[in-house]
Amino acid sequence: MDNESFGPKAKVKEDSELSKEEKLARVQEDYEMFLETRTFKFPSWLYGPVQGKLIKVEIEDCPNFGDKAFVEFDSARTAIIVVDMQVDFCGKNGYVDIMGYDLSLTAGPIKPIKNILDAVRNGTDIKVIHTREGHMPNLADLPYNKLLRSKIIGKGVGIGDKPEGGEGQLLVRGEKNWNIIDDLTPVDGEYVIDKSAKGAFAHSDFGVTLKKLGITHLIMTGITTDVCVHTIMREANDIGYWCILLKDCTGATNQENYESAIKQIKMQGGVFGWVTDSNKFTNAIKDGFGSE
Ligand code: C5J
Repeated sequence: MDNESFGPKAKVKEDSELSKEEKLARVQEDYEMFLETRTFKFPSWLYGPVQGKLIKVEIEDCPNFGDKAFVEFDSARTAIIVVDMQVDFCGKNGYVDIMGYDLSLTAGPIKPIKNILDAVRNGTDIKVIHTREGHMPNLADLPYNKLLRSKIIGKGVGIGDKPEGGEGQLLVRGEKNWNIIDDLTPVDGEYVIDKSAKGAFAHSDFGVTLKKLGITHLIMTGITTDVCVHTIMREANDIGYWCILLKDCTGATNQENYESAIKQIKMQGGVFGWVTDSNKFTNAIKDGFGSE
């Protein structure tokens, strides 16, 4: 992994650089450590020494429902991912509103996300990466299947159309409704990634940004839980990132889908990562950085 430019300087090994014998020996050690401590220790043997603060957060229902465990991460190698907190997904006359869904579900996570951003912006070295879903004004990057379905569910008002009373064309880059909502506007030093898909690794700078920053752990927030948040988390997990979802910092267009999306993550001992909440996360940050 090339992290010379602006990430931590220690060498990060790729999984493919490890021999089978080394992997199996390391996993035996980390397994025994987990049994003793219920903690997924930060693997310094893999990523190099901790560069920021070592933070330890409690996670829920791991490895089985009803169990409690902990995850350690290096603040300098961790990014909060704020997925698609745009007017189009949680504001009046945006894409989700026009489809007829209950906006209180997708707007619900705004306050908890604001709280965790306040906590990390207050003197930590945790990175913040916002994503925005949207299409080029000429719709060249809009797959026709997505366009047609949006037209049907929006009863004639789909992606690229301006709804009555709306601020601009739905899900089109540069339109007011495509902007991140005012409460969560990115601040200097944060990253904003534009993506045309539900996932973030294809057709965007997301993957290269994580690599350049030397990120190993992702704190997942944003909307919607069952679509873009899940897709990005699944993609990231497959590549080897350790993902932790803050369950009150996310919402879906339907409550059952939200609950099911959370449960799906917890299956198989954490099939795409882990789940915790904003309080546990901010307390962990305060403990790690020793603030008031
Ligand atoms: C959707 C998203 N739901 N950000 N996008 O279409 O989850």
